[in-house]
Amino acid sequence: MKHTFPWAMAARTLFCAWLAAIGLAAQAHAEDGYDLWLRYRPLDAAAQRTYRSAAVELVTPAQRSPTLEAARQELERGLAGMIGRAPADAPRWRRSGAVLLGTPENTPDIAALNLDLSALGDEGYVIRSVEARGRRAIVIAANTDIGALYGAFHFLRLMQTGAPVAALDINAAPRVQRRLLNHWDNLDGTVERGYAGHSIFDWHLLPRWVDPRLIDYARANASIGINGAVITNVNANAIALTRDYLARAAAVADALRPYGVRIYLTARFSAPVEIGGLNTADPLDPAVQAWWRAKVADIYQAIPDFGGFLVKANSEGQPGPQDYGRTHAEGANLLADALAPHGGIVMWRAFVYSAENAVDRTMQAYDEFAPLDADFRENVVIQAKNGPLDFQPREPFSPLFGAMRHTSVMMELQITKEYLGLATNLAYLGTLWEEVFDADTFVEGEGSTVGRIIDGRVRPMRITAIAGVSNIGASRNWTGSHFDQANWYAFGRLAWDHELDAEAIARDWAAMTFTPAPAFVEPAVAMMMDSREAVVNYMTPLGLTHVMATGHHFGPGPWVDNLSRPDWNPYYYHRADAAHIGFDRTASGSNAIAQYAPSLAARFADLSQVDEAYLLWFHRLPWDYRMASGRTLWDELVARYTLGVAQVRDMRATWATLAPMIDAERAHHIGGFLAIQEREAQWWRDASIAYFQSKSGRPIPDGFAAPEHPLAYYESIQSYYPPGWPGVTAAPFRNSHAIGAAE
Ligand code: BDP
Repeated sequence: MKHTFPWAMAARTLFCAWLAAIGLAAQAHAEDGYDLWLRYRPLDAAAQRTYRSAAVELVTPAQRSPTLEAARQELERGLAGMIGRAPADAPRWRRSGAVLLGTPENTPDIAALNLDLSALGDEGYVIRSVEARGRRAIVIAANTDIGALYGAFHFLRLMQTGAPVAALDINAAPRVQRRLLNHWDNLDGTVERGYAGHSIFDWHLLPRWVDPRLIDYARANASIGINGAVITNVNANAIALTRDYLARAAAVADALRPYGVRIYLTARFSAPVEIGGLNTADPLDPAVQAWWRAKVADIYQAIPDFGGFLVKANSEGQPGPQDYGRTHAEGANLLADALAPHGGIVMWRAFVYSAENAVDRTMQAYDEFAPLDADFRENVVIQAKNGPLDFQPREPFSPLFGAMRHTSVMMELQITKEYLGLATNLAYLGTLWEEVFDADTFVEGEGSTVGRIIDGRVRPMRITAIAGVSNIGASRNWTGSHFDQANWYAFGRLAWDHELDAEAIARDWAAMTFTPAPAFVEPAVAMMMDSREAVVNYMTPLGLTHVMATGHHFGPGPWVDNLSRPDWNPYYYHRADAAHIGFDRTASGSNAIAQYAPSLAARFADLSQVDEAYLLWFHRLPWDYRMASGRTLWDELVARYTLGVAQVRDMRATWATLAPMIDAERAHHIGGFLAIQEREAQWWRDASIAYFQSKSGRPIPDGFAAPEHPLAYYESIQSYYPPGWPGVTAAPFRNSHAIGAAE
């Protein structure tokens, strides 16, 4: 027998202690949120047994594309994490319990199954329990490798959420072709409206150093079906289109490509002047046209699968065709013609409102674009925000959906919570987006929902697309707050299939991100489902809108009425005075309702039919207007603000019971943020009630608390440096204090 020396034993003990320490460190490190919903932690014993026999062998072709290799690696990683071992790799199906992954073309065992994949298109997949020649298997098959990758992620999701895998028969295909993140990321690394730190795109180090984090970013996107990313801000910088920067963008494109994520860039309309040396950017000028053709050819040289341009033109000071007396269509077509030979598209934003202020800002996008319906090239799609104003906690849908018959229209959602309390306020946006997709436009009769318009079922559309303004940054947990990961997740799932249920998505996310234990998932999901309504209640109840503080939009500012443009002022939107509150958008006011289908417009106009959630969006009413609850409008407003705070308090109480069920690190972070949210909700409520009371002159109804401070206190609060908005550094000092400073 071999002798064991005491020093060897000591060394071994030390080694074990070291290993344990690493293990612990890895564990602690691993639960900082970095892994998102792709944690693949060990399942409970029973689930492990079930899945172990279902996945003993992984059948993939020996020659794998980078995409199929990514899918194989993901399955390996997931299975190793969840059931403790990776299945053996086998080029052919030899044993029961095999997982077959690939396409009929590259995997003979899949071809032999003769699956009908005809309805799946380029990105869909099937996941099916099959049996042949006496052997059981699960087949994940698609027409393309990217479809197989999506299928692999779906299969892993089933395991992560504890779904049975005995008799699988899943067919899935996206309803919308292009599912994009829009990064409002600047070349200097800052992120406009970003609350999760710096940009994940390090332009300074690119292309020499490609952060491996971009692979995890791509994995996360692929896991939810996101297939494109606009990696530069809509407030665009022409430098991004220089050869130097195109080489940097190409390195990002190379990293994302295996995961099916194509890149797009924002195009600054004045680029021919700024970086091209021309003295005009007039879209009808042949030299300008030639410049864009050459520029686009350069781009495709560097990035062969480049998706196209996103353009913000003649909006909030950005250059555009109107600078030369040309229309949006002439501007968009200039770029479309340059892109067309390469298969690229132009996403032309409808977020425009002219400096010469019209009656009602919410009408401007429609007024501007509807008359141009026949004028756009086939590879142009108009990108409209979900509501006619600007990513508010609640807006009716934009009347542009359904207004165009010949032009493709896509939807832009905001995942980052610019107007919903930044990253610290928990608001699950799945419910907001579901509300938009399910809204009926009635443009082709009942059932013409916004979702069915966007996916081209109400009227055929050449390009179908959904974009979400990203909430991703370099913070360790990607989104600044753990619960904001749910919004990235829900965006991807809904962009893939807007008919999915926001609650089911929340359930998947919570199970994957924390634990599948129902004792955790059910209350966590209930909390998520109420969370956006809570924000609406404490910020913008009953159809109020755009009442946030100036510039950074952090905190209340309903009193602001001195900004240079009337429609930048919160006052413009509520117009509260001693007698009334609200914006009349009926025929007696701006008549914005006329932009909707007549049957819907009639409903919005009719006080007995309009949903109270939109009441003050469409109507201007006396303070003692009688609400459905029997309360006066004033009393109801106070009640809603108060309810919002109570809802946040409930969320905190729920979280206190859930926190012990998960890791301490994330539990603590979430608890801390909820405490901030409660404080901010109270601030919103008290400031809003104090302000509106100064207009209505009415008493606080019985049973409700008066605001803690007088209005002047709230008006003087100045938040100097909230994230995401460099413009605020120029804000004037107003003899004021930051929130909390005086307490
Ligand atoms: C507004 C944001 C601003 C964006 C703009 C846009 O405050 O930062 O540039 O939207 O979408 O909501 O272009």
